[in-house]
Amino acid sequence: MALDPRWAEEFQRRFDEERHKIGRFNILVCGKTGSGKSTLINAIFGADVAPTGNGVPVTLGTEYFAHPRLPVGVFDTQGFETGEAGDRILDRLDAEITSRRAGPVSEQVHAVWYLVRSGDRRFEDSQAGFVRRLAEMGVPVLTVLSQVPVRDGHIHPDAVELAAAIESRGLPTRPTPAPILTNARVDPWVTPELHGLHQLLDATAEVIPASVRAALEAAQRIDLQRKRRRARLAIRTATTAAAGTCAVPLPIADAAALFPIQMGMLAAISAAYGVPTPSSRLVQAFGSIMVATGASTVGRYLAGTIVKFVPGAGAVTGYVIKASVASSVTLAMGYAWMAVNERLVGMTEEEASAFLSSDAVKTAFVDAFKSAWAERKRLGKEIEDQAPGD
Ligand SMILES: Nc1nc2c(ncn2[C@@H]2O[C@H](COP(=O)(O)OP(=O)(O)OP(=O)(O)O)[C@@H](O)[C@H]2O)c(=O)[nH]1
Ligand SMILES: [Mg+2]
Repeated sequence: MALDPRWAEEFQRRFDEERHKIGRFNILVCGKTGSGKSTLINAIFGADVAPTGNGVPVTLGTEYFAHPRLPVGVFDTQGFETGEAGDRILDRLDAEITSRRAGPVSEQVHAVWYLVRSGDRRFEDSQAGFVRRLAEMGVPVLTVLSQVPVRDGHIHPDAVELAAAIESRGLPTRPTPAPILTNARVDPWVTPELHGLHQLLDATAEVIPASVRAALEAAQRIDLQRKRRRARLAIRTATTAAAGTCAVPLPIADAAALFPIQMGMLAAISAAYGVPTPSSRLVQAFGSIMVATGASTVGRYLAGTIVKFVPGAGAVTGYVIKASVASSVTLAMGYAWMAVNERLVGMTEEEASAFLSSDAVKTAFVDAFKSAWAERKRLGKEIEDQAPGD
């Protein structure tokens, strides 16, 4: 049994719409060869964001990778050195940034990460000059000290010294002249702990335009809280709309009025999580969940909103849906879909594919629906208290 194709189309349409609203966050990464640009990008956005050798050449030594399903684009410069060649690269980058500024926000360059490898132990005048010129281009520049060894909470003294040397130059970097110390790859001998990635994400979110913050939050893979916050906003909007629709108790037969609201919410949640799964697979999984849960498992609460649209699942008559029930069902659906999306975010493409085509996705949804339903009072308060933000 499949979901009514009208609803599949509606989900697809709403998902595309939500992704369009989120737009795209574009980051330019600069630094010497081997400073760790590609490694850092992949640590924050996921393993396949900066693959080698299949980007679109932008300028000599710079490639643009626009992820096909995540709202992120990376200008990955291939380890240029500063100096003579650096000047020419800067001229080209300047031209690129300037011409993009005339276009849509989702194609502009929103921030620069300038990497200095901590093992290099020095920061040259030419590097400082490079950073200054980048900053003059009107894009926020963040300096990153990469591959910083930290053991038992202690930063390697050489890295501390280098960070202080960079800070003392008083460069126009954001949010402060001090570099952000990171390690993006676990190496048991040199850099046994990942660190600084959240700090870099927070600093970046702080300095970029508010209009691309949702894209950064959806695209990054390291901070689920940011995704949850956006998802809860979508749930709040939908529960309010659902309650409004049932302000006068709605006959079950008219429950169709609720479904588009819930559908839009689910699409917004998937967009906020930045689920890298092809949307056709999501629609499919959603369909099978609706069919399964509408029929029996979650029972009447969900059936009230869904059963009507699932061919062959039977009819529920003689009930009305009150505002409180409509908003609670919507709330529980939202949290259940969050649980599914949260699983997907951490999966490889193969894992996601197996998960979505098995009963595991239904089980994940139904279990989360049941616990959300049981906790609807607390969760209702949680979304009420959710600050709207940007
Ligand atoms: N331990 C550790 N190794 C790192 C880190 N970042 C990069 N590396 C290693 O350093 C080497 C270079 O990293 P890349 O990410 O390819 O550096 P890049 O700046 O992209 O280099 P180019 O593309 O040549 O300009 C690789 O062997 C990485 O595994 C880090 O944070 N910690
Ligand atoms: Mg690279």
